[in-house]
Amino acid sequence: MSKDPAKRKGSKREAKVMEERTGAFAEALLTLNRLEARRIVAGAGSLTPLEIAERLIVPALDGIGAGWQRGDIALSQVYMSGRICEELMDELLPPGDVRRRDQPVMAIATLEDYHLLGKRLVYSVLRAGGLAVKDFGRVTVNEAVSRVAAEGVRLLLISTLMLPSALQARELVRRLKATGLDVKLIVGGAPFLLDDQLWREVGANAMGRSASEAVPIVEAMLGGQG
Ligand code: B12
Repeated sequence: MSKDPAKRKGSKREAKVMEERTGAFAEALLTLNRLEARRIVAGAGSLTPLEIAERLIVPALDGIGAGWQRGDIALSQVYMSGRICEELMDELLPPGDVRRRDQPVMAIATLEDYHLLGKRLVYSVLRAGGLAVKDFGRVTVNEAVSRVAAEGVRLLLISTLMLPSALQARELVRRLKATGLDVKLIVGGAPFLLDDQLWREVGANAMGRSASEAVPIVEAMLGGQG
């Protein structure tokens, strides 16, 4: 925290504005008010698109998920909130130009999980960072192993939001090793945030806490490889 009282006051004010904005955004999602949701995103123009995704959209969806768990919010509202956020992310984060072409083959997927927004965000950030990434969409362990083998993937990013899906990563690692494929695995998503040792337990090579961490982790892993 800053020692300068003026700066401290400024960042407190900024945090309060962000909190109010997130509350209003969540309300717009829950009432299916697309126009209002879009207006709030447009009003956050001083933030970068990635900051809007991570500081507005992700916390609003987190709050909605907690509300659903308490029984205050219907699953249909969670579903529609996810759909609206998907549309907004498509507008905010277009795929971007791939500049780096000499890298090992890289792919991203959600594993046995229908929560696709985290993958969408990480995919856009990697592409915006100039990295070519194949989007495998939603895969089972079998599909992941076949596609990794068939397409020569050397670095696989996996996103899961459900604990049972996260645990499937262990089976994925076992199967990849058994087939002798030389592929590194980076995992991310809520279960790995809740238990910061889980990525090691499932045998992944690294874990990312947010989409913004994806590029540095990948760059470090690619280091010298291509
Ligand atoms: C939206 C949502 C849905 C939508 C998904 C829509 C879609 N197209 O994605 C729908 C309605 C379909 C849905 C369904 C269900 N959901 Co739901 N859902 C959510 C909610 C509210 C938000 C998730 C989200 O999109 N967040 C925004 C994204 C951008 O955040 P994120 O994925 O976490 O990604 C960030 C980081 O984790 C990181 N990251 C993620 N992946 C990766 C990967 C890498 C490599 C890296 C580096 C980083 C990274 O980067 C992102 C930020 O920059 C969460 C609540 C929550 N707290 O997460 C519940 C939640 C995930 N759902 C839950 C449940 C239980 C379900 C259902 C089983 C409900 C039901 N009874 O049917 C189904 C199951 C679907 C299935 N079989 O997979 C639980 C999971 C509990 C658990 N841990 O096991 C949660 C946590 C709600 C809760 N509090 O109980 N859900």
